[in-house]
Amino acid sequence: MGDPFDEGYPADGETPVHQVRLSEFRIDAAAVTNAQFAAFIEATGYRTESEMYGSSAVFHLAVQAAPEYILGTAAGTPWWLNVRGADWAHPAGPSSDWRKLPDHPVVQVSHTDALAYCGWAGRTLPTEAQWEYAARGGLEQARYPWGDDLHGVAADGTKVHRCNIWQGTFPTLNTVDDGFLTTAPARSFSPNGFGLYQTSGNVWEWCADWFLPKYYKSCLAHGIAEDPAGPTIGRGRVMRGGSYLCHDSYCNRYRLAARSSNSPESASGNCGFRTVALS
Ligand SMILES: [Ca+2]
Ligand SMILES: [Ca+2]
Repeated sequence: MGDPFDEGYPADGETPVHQVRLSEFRIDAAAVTNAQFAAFIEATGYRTESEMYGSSAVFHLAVQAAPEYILGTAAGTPWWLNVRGADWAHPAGPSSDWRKLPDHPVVQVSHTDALAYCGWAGRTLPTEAQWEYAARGGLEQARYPWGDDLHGVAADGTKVHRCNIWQGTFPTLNTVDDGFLTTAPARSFSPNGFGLYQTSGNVWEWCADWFLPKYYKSCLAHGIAEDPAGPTIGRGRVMRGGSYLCHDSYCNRYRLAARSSNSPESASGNCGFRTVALS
């Protein structure tokens, strides 16, 4: 576990590389889809945090809302607009509709919302260690779920995209070479060696753990970590895998070892989750 290339952002704490031993577990092949999340809402009447706040974060080029629904931008990240009426069912704003994207990953869900879904489905979120093990698909110390090179090469010499990230100049020009400006269906692009789709790119995925950059150091200090479940405190919950907004120039966190976090009540148009069985 961890980054053997030492090419992450130092503050993310992707090193040191360390050994982890995990008990057997079963994890979803793909992120939870809009159709799956809709079944949960239908069965329970659950209201997500974005619905209670009345707004959520949408990438500026993706917004589907009249101008009066745009409440403002996020400080330091002006490409995120706070859009009134954006929620899981209207992931790009009130003029968008999940029914047009039933097989896409659900987004605009907080960590709290993800846990609520898990409780209903009789499942839970993966630990960060489970997520990374599963995402690696059996390749040891690779950069990506398919190997070390970002792109493949087709027989005719053209570039083959392996995941849904950003091409062009972030955040203003996306050439959409990989076919998707925002989310792609949860089961698109080739799965990894364990059959998992889109661990790199598409949407960030919530994990169970609190995020603490120095956690790997403490794991290493205790020898082989057995089923590590993260620190007991942290500033946010772990997110892994990067999203359709990642680009080498701005956020190279579509690498397997990359780590990030967000506060548990936060939701955005580029973060979803997959689940693991309880035992
Ligand atoms: Ca893309
Ligand atoms: Ca992903």
